[in-house]
Amino acid sequence: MCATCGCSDETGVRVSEPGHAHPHEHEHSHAPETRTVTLEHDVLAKNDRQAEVNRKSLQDKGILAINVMSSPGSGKTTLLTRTILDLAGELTVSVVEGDQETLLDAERIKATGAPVVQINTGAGCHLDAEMLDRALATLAPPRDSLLFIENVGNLVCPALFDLGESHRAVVMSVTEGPDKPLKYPHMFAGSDLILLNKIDLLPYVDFDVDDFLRDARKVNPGVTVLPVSATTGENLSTWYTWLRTRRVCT
Ligand SMILES: Nc1nc2c(ncn2[C@@H]2O[C@H](COP(=O)(O)OP(=O)(O)OP(=O)(O)O)[C@@H](O)[C@H]2O)c(=O)[nH]1
Ligand SMILES: [Mg+2]
Repeated sequence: MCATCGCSDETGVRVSEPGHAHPHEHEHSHAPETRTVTLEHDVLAKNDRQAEVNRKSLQDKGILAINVMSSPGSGKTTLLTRTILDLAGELTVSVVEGDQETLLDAERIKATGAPVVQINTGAGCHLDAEMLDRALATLAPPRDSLLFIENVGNLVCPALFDLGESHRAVVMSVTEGPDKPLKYPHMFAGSDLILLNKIDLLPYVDFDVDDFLRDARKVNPGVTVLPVSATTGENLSTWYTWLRTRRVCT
């Protein structure tokens, strides 16, 4: 049992590229749960140290790294594949994919032509800085490029773990209901950007955008919110402008 977020990572973590036949196994050892508080501190402190190493390494190479987080199915991979295709020829993009199992999302990214590494966390519910470090050793994103890190679909655990990213973006779809910022405040408070996805479905769901904006700004007053549709492309130009601006400022 992971002392920090309660996930069970006993099955280990595998880092693999699509078509790579031999995933690398890594086993964790676990201390008794009676030491939960101390362990939580230790786990996060160790993660934060590795995150700082990752951050410095990425910054030294001029790589803009975006940690993309959301509930399962909010549209992270759809958004990333569309972004890669729309910005082809303008930005060099690499992707780290995080899922408990399968290479499915990595295959979708690979189909765009972008380099990708899939991390399978087993029973773990989030990526951590050490996993990213190992993925980057395989992926080796080029200097002055854009790196997307698609975290495991989960609105809770990924918020706790700094990966060394430049920015955090949370994708939230209108089918999830407008109350999510208040119910999952750590995720929304810690993000620089909220992409409100699937706005093409607004006519069919009970989702008040104004309520959502009000509650999002209650937990994160300065947050940027961009309503988009990753499938129709509506308003995606605002997301691309956001990326271009961040890249210039790296
Ligand atoms: N209508 C609509 N459907 C969307 C949109 N974006 C994604 N979807 C659909 O939502 C479903 C899930 O999309 P994914 O991109 O796989 O979501 P994800 O966040 O990557 O999912 P996990 O990796 O499993 O957490 C798919 O059926 C997509 O086609 C959108 O803007 N509008
Ligand atoms: Mg996905």
